[in-house]
Amino acid sequence: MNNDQVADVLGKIAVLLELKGENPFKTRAYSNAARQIETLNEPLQRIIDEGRLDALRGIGDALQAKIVELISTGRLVYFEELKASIPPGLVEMLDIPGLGPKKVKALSDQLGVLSVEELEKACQENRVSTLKGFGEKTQTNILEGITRRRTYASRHLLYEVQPLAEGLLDQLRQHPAVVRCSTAGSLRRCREVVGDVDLLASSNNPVEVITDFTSLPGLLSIIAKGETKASVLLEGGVQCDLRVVSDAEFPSALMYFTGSKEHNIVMRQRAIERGLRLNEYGLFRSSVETRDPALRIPCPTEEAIFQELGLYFVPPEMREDLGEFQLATAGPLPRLVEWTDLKGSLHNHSTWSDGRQSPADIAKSMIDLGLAYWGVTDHSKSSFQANGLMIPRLQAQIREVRQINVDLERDGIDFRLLTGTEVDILKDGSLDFPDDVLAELDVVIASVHQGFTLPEPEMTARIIKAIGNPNVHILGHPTGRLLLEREAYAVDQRAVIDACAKNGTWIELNASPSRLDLDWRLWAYAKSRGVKCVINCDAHKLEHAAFLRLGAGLARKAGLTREDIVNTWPLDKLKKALQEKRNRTR
Ligand code: DGT
Ligand code: CA
Ligand code: CA
Ligand code: ZN
Repeated sequence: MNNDQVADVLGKIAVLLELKGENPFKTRAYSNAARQIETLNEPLQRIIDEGRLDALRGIGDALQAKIVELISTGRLVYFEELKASIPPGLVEMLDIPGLGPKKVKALSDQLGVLSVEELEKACQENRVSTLKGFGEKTQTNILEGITRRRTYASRHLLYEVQPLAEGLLDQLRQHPAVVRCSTAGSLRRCREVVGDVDLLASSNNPVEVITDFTSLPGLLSIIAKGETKASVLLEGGVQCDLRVVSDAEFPSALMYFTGSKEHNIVMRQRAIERGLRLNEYGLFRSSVETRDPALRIPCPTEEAIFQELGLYFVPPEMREDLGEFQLATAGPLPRLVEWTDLKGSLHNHSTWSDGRQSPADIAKSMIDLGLAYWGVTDHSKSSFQANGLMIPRLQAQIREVRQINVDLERDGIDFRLLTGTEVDILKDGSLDFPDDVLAELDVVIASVHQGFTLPEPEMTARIIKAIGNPNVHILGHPTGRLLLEREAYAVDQRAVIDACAKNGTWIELNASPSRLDLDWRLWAYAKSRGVKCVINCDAHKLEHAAFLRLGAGLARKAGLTREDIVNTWPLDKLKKALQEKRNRTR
């Protein structure tokens, strides 16, 4: 530990002691020691080695021993025990502007408030303003502080921020002083969850661009505003950072602010190996850090920078330092799937279970979108909370869907619904419908909808058993995760992928914004085992067809091509493959 770190720990001890209402002299001894150490101009380590610690003013024996412990072990048992003795919620409350240890102690002593959530409730119920030393104004400030803290700390689903980013980008594109603009950061890399929206623009007049950007209607607040960058708060508490650079800097700045950090590190290293320097200002002929325009290698695009560094272009989605460099040194990267390659979604719901539209209305709508097919795969009977179908209702639904297809054929329309089910995988791995019922259907998806808490070996065995049923075409949302809401259940995903490989079962990339499951990180393995992907909307209403685009984005991130994804196939090829799966011998 260095001096600053030691001072930090001692300062924290002072705060915790005050929070506990300890003797003020003791508290002050720690905060004084912290301040004194902060201003030392030599390392504590040396002072200790030379036996001069007791010469420091006002630091008694007990404190000296603690400093030695921190310097020599990097830890302090006393501090850890102290921390453990205080409810973590109280420490969290200290983060709220205007709340020091004394006030937090008063709140916990007098109102029994032990967490930020309880404090918020107390403010809303007007119980804080009546406390001595608080008042109406303090209560309002605390509430605002809690809200702000939550919005800053929060992360957001990609799908929720994409339209916000698109809207702002449109504004920038139309701005007369903007030459080029783009999203950057995790949004451009198509991460399933993002911290903020990063935007980049090039201009000869950054001040004007920043001024107009921060004057846009609909901003909740302006967090920071400078001459070349601004941070604002958008609807829903999403933070957006805009940076404005010269057009010559745009490609390198775009690369830098797209990241990821890990990818950038490798890129910079490659530059250094070639006697060059890469940073946000450009690629330079230099062996030291520089932003001298005279040394800049002209690179009008990101492609040019990759080329100078001996690499083929890496699409932004794949810049995670997870294998892309190996690909980009070997040859051009394969053409990744585009959402317009997708011809329909195989896993969707209708009014027969928990969807909003009837199969006929769904067909009409998907024809308008130019799709070629759409699976109607409602829930099975065990999903009673989702109005799952009993066998007679399933059979009635099959007749309805087939009639719609007959009508479509008669009218010469090139679109078909597929009959199907999203059948529950029961606890023991058997399926919620018998084989002869499943065999009737065009497409069968098997998913786990209950019993999420099974231990990993049981859960894995259960899913593998379902995969082995020749009537099952697709494993649905393989981990059950709900982003920012519910963790994946415990399952050995590689074993599941291996089982799919063995049985010729496809795996879903469920494109519902909070699922995006199977996770993009696992597709390279699935692909290496020859397992095909299906990008499914899991649509419960018409608008959910838009998830195809999101799903394609994540498939691109996973490095998948059109050939890896079965719902890029035309209907004939798809139907044939669905049939063949049934004919496989076990
Ligand atoms: P997020 O916002 O948490 O979802 O993730 P990012 O990746 O968008 O991170 P952000 O917004 O902090 O920064 C955007 C990009 O800027 C990041 O992907 C890489 C680049 N960047 C930011 N800070 C650093 C840094 O300290 N070193 C390097 N090499 N790159 C950085
Ligand atoms: Ca970001
Ligand atoms: Ca950012
Ligand atoms: Zn489901």
